[in-house]
Amino acid sequence: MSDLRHDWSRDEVRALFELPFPELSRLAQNVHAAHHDPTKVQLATLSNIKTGGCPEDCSYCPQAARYHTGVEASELLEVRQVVAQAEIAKANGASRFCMGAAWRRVKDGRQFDRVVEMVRAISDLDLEVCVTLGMIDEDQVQRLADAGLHAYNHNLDTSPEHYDQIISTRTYDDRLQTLDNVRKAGVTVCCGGIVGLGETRDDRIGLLATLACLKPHPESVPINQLVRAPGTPLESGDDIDLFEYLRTIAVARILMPASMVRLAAGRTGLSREGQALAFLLGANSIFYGERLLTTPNPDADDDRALLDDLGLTPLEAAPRRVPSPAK
Ligand code: SAM
Ligand code: DTB
Ligand code: SF4
Repeated sequence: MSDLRHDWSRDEVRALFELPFPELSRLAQNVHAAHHDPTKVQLATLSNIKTGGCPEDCSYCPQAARYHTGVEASELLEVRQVVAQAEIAKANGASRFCMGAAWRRVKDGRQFDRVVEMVRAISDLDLEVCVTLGMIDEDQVQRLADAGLHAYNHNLDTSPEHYDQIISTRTYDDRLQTLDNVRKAGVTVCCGGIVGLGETRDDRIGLLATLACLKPHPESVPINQLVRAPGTPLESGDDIDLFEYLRTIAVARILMPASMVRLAAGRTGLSREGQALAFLLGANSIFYGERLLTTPNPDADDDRALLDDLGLTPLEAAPRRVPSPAK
């Protein structure tokens, strides 16, 4: 649509953050209603297909091997185990199934072959399949695409300036290169960040401006609130103020009108009222199911009750991207 822009300056984004709340919320609601049915919320269920033991040093992450977080490293799950989880997620009303692996990058071989088979099997259930496997090259994404992959999640996490204070084992440019590889293979992009890392508002502006200058915009933008994990460098610190979090959601909605904006990690710390406000301001997707990757998420029953109370209903899965020929 014509109001999609990819040339947002930081000053413009800052001006949105500084709007009086009623003005910001009016803009966000107008944009939301012009591009989406505001009564629909996407339900995405997460599965941790390979837990822990990760060589990266992301200072927020309970799965980084170098921190003593109590998360045990496990082997890659079997295809049948993950398919069973996906069937349950579908029966519970999820339309999207996201599989995460605590890898730095994808390596060709039997483990990756197994992930390709997971994607094929879950796409056959008519769920939107998303994976997040770390850095990946174009040929590898193409294999996943041929198996029916709908989206690849790869977050920028924070502003380019703040990045090296959070992660030292890879660069922002590494992240952007993977996003480019995903695009070239024709897979949709799920890319967002984390708030509550000790970043400034300027960092949140820098993150959102970077996302909004990607062309095309990421189809899906997860806004995670840091889930503080004992043993990580970020285990203690000040949480972000609710209104600043809501402003971040509203600005993301305005900058990327056609994208799905997801209330991702951190919903257990949000009240029902806080979540209702986020939906009013343009959030239209949640992680649904009792667990994120290693940490808790709200009970599915509570989420269904919240949606019911607000008159919101689950969004259906997008039609399958590519046929999934039997092998
Ligand atoms: N290892 C892959 C990678 O980093 O791209 C995929 C899995 S990683 C766990 C996926 C994303 O989860 C990270 O990019 C980060 O944005 C988010 N994440 C990890 N730990 C988190 C935490 N404690 N709180 C909020 N978000 C977190
Ligand atoms: C995303 O943006 N958030 C999800 C998903 N993509 C893979 C992960 C959240 C992880 C929260 C911490 C945990 O449970 O380990
Ligand atoms: Fe590894 Fe991903 Fe966690 Fe970073 S966020 S430590 S890359 S699992």
